[in-house]
Amino acid sequence: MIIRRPDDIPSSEITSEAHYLARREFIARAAGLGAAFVGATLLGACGTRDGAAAAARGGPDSAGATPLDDKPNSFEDVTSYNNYYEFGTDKADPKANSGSLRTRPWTVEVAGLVKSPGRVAIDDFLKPHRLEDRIYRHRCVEAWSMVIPWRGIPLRDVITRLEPLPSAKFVQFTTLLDPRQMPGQQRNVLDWPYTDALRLDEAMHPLAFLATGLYGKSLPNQNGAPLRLVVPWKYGFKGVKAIVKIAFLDRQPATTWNVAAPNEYGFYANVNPDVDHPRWTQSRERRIGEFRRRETLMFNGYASQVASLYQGMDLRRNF
Ligand SMILES: Nc1nc2c(c(=O)[nH]1)N[C@H]1C(S)=C(S)[C@@H](COP(=O)(O)O)O[C@H]1N2
Ligand SMILES: [Mo]
Repeated sequence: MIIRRPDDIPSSEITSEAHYLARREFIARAAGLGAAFVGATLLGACGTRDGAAAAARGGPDSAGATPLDDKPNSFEDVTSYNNYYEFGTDKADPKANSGSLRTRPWTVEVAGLVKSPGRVAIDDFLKPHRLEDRIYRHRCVEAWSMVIPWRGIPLRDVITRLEPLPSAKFVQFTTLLDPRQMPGQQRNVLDWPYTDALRLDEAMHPLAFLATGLYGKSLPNQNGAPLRLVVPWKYGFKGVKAIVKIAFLDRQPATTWNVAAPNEYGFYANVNPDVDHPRWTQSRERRIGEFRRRETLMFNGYASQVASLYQGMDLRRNF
């Protein structure tokens, strides 16, 4: 086995999900991805707002872990460099292809071990809640990161209102299945619809969030409108976009990326610099808009707040 320094890894190889695809579909696409990656990192100066940076330090993610220079990425960065395979596998595809997704009317199904299962219009689903702004670090398993100012509702407030039964131990989120609106679903690149899940106690953590907007505006389609999950201490693939179903379960469900490549994407998906991806190190990351690499922080810098959820667990086995 050849051990390489992170700087030696070509950007095409950092695009993990794309490599998985390349293996499965036998298409050579590394050149294009490399170009997209370099292009995005060259976007340059971030749209720093002093107020936003201060909010980041004083906000719920402020337990000493936020470096002082952790400022939000620009709106342009956040909305033009995306992973959303329903609209294509290149970082620019979601912005280019998601414009025609209809996000109203939109129905959210609440299912499983919960007091009142049923289907509800999204605006009624959101109505009981006041929107909050949260600035969170985002760490993709592909070893890039951003800082994103979200708007939305704490997931635990939603769960508390829905009243899961005592037997509920997991919460599963499912993306819309509609190959006509989501052309990426016409290809077998993943088992559609996209799903992921959390243990109920993870979902009840105050940092877990359901986003309906970013930068104070409603969520752009490429970022997961009208409703998407945000779990800042986990790799980005946990952040299910365009949610149509929230199900409460008594057993751990299968999750899309774990099914696709179980040795690469675990159920827990906790950011852990000590557990390498089989094909590259996870110890460092490139913040979009920067050239130098940063050290990746345990639980993406939220360890002081979330580590207790995993006490006594072997974090190498449960990766
Ligand atoms: N439905 C769906 N949700 C998804 C994905 C996807 O392909 N489909 N990609 C995930 C991955 S790998 C990441 S890193 C984040 C990216 O979110 P962003 O584009 O808003 O930064 O979305 C996650 N949610
Ligand atoms: Mo990701």
